[in-house]
Amino acid sequence: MTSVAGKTKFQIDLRQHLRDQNISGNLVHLICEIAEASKYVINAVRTGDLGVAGTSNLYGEEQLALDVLSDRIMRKRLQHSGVVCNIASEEMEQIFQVSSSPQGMFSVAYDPLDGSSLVDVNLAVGTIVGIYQGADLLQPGRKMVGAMYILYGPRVSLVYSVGKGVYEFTMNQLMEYTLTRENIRMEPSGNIYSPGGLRKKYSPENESFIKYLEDKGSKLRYSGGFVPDINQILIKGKGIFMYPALNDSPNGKLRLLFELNPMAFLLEQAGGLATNGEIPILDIVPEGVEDRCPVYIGCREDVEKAGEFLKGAC
Ligand code: AFP
Repeated sequence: MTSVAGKTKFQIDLRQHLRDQNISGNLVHLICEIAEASKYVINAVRTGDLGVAGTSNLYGEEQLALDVLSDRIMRKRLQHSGVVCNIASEEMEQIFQVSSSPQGMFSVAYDPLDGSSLVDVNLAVGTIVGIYQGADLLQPGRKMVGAMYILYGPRVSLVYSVGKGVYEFTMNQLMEYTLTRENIRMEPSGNIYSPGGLRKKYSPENESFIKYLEDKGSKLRYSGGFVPDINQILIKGKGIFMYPALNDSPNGKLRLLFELNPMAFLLEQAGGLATNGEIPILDIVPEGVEDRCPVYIGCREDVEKAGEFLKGAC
């Protein structure tokens, strides 16, 4: 167990850890503000209204009251942080400009409550965040300066990276985030697979890849929540999540800015890989905030193998 100034790693809180990472004070402040916002989001998840809001989001999907509330919690916190210029959210129709002077500021793309349709059956959900330097949100994900997610499960955990490895913090009884895992690393190949979408809409190549995974002994683990499904693969260090192109949706379902880029950043930092079947997710140049794309994300060799199946090389 590591020790910093006489404290075990289990007592190191998020702010103290971030200050030790040699990153800008503004970035420390921003990550801590998002962590603070998550405490209100988990309260909303635990006690809030489970009904619909009567509105729709950027994608024309019906919003739940919890989606709208979580979005307001996140937006307010970011808006008043003093270090954010632009905000894009899965729940907002347009980019929200907080400040027109990007000097020393950040732009943030987030999904405030991913998997919100699972709250009524009491499954885990999460918040996903990507952080960019300056005002431009339509940059390849590789330009992000930080990414994080907060998982609202039986415990609340926060996983982040600023390009210096991946760290997990867990909320304690005082609602503080304390360090629980450092420098999380993924195995080259794994034995868990999480396949999203309807299998009858998969291409023959994707079906063959699933058969390959099953033949090599991979177990199905799919909750329908992107954050818990990715968290399982990342923390166990083994496995692959895929949401491929479907017959009737060539770009799959998941959103590049709000879901895929932050997770791709985190898994690459842990030694894993994320592609759309051809190129790394982080190299895709977004055309609009609403972009979606197919994804294969997890252990490096498994993701590369998916690419080979899609090319017809297997
Ligand atoms: P909801 O927010 O509508 O519940 O969607 C969740 C999600 O975007 C992501 O969290 C899951 O991985 C994915 O959709 C599940 O989609 P399928 O039900 O089509 O597999």
